[in-house]
Amino acid sequence: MKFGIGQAVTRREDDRLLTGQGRFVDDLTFPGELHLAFVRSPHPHARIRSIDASAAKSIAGVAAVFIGADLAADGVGSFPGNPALKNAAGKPMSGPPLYPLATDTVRFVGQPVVAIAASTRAIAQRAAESIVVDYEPLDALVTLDQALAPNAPQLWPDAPGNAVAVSKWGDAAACNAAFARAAHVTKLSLHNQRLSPVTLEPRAGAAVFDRANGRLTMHASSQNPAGMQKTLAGVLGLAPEQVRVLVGDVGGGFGLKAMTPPEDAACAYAARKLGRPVRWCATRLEDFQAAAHGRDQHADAELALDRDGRILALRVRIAGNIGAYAYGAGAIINLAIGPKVITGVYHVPALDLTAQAVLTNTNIVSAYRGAGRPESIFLIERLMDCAAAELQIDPAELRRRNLIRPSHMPYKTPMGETFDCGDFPRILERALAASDWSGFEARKRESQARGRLRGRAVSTFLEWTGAMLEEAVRLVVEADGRVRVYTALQAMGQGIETSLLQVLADRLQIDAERIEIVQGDSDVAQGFGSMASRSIYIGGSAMLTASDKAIESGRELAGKALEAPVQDITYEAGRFRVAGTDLGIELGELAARQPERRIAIDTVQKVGGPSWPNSCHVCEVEIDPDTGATEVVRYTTVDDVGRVINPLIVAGQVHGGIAQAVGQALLEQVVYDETGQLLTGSFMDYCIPRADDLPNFDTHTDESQPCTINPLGAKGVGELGTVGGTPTVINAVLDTLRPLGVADIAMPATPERVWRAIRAAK
Ligand code: SMO
Repeated sequence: MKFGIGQAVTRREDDRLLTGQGRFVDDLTFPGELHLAFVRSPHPHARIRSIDASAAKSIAGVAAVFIGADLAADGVGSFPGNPALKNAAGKPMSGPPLYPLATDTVRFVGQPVVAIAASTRAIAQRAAESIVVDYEPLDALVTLDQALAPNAPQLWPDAPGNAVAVSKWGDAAACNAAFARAAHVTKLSLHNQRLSPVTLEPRAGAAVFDRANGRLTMHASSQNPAGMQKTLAGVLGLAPEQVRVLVGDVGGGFGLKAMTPPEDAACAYAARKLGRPVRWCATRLEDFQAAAHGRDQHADAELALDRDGRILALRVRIAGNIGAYAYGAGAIINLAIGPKVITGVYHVPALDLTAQAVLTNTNIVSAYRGAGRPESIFLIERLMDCAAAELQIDPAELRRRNLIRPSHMPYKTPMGETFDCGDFPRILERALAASDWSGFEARKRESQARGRLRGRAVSTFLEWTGAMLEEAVRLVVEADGRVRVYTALQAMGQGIETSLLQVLADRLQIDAERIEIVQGDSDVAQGFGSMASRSIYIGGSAMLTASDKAIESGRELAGKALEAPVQDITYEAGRFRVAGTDLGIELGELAARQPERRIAIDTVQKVGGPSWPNSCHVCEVEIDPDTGATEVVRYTTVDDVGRVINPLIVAGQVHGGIAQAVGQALLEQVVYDETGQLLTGSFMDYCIPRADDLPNFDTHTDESQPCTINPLGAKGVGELGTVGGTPTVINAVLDTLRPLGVADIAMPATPERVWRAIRAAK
């Protein structure tokens, strides 16, 4: 089978994408279209006194100027929050209502306030610059420290102490008792800095409203077309059937494009109001300001261990800065998703965890590759290395002593999560061998001979995948023998089309050229989209089940067509056959004989729970003590992603994940100054990794533990590299610097920070 499960085939979508034939939102044009530009808040927190748009309205080519009050007058509502979370008083989480355009108050720099529709982008932009907004500045809270200070102004009535939501887990009494008898306690205060997802294609949208039938079509750059359909309908006061979301190619999602941007809703509103196509596309500055940020979490953590380095208990206090609105996944990331993996791959007998989601006057925080798991794994892996150094136990050995064993599977964590399978000790030993862990001293001497310091680290970890435990798929065998499969999963550059095709081609035993995956259209497929590494393990399983059902139902139809009992019908390579005879019928021929001239199979694939991709990373770094520059020189992983559908795509996903992890560890940070102004508004200020910041990665997969809770056996891979890469790089930096007396370093560990840490330790 070529193009089957497990084959290292190149991505079918790449020919098109690499030869400039991709179709992104901003490539579309519509007759009579208008371009939307936004006036954005220059203040982190202010009341809007008045807006003077008279000059803008008189500019030739300006079709309309909209402010928040216009949208409110037309019944446009606010974006949904998440009432499942609770505040400290036990009330459902609520925060300031977020509207497509601010109404009376702005709450972060870059928030959209006015939208201008004009015949060209340049005219819309010029008109935006002529608009005068009179603001009354209010006290702004920028950092977690400011928002959590005892006398801080309260940003929202139902957010006591500025916490919109609070959660607690574990058993505090058992944890206290374990700490009381501990031989050793390791304490760390950690900050996961704020990041920008930085998609190559910025956020963009184009809306077309058909007055004849009252339907809105939104062309979007989205990971979740069916989700966007419902959000837009809710905000605009339309029925979901009145909204169609169409997605073409998506130039990177990284979690950001799982949400519906307020600007898209403003765009859709303008198209409906004006009865003309309206489009917008963010500039890079607009995305740095207002495309939801990721991370920004503070944690105080304590790990109790016995004399032999066995973990007794973990105590954690988390505060997540979720920005100005409780929209997006910020609160869920800190209070629900991250905590699922807070104890990592270790047996932790007692846990005491408290997490709160905190409002500030900064851009909204939402999903960014990993969404909570990177923060939690950073915490536990930093604690493990710190404990190893303090107890003078080899960091690999300390992990070995604490890993959950395969014989303990299924294993229930103190968070109440169940790991279905995993052989963490095997993954660790394989990675140590592949990375030549025992040959490190020779490499270190060689580095020293060149005036470089060398250090290393190992991380063992896992991630959770499982947002929405089902996905629907429609498989249609056409009369010409082609197979069309309709799905709400969404390609965003990760190669999901090829991976899904491999599952289908494998099960249907037909040439992948005969199969087409139809995605990006909320009219033809409903589901939960691509996020949280869920696409292959749930959606891929749906493809497998749909294929099997198509063959099953085809056997019955073939039995009728060939006048043979169904148990005599066999299927092979696109052909049904009566066993032991020459009698047979092709898939397409069989479809042509049906009343609708096709065979359609609808499947809702449910999976038995979340899955737990896991991995071991080993990283070696070299530091130049004169400049503080860190170079990642060796990087090895062994990844258990369950059954591998395409080894090339798995490797590519791990590579990209590590690149973003190195970005967080060494390079990237969104910076607001103390007044709440954004200082990182361009690539001159916000440093993303480039190929020459990275070594060749040596990645391996381990398929010894296929996932048990879905028929495909896959676990997911999209976020795995990001989840464990950041602590591995930082622990390697600290391993390098610890002999000089440096015990901790803030992220990103820039050359300046490393150089200062070395100087301060002297
Ligand atoms: S950032 Mo992910 O879609 O959990």
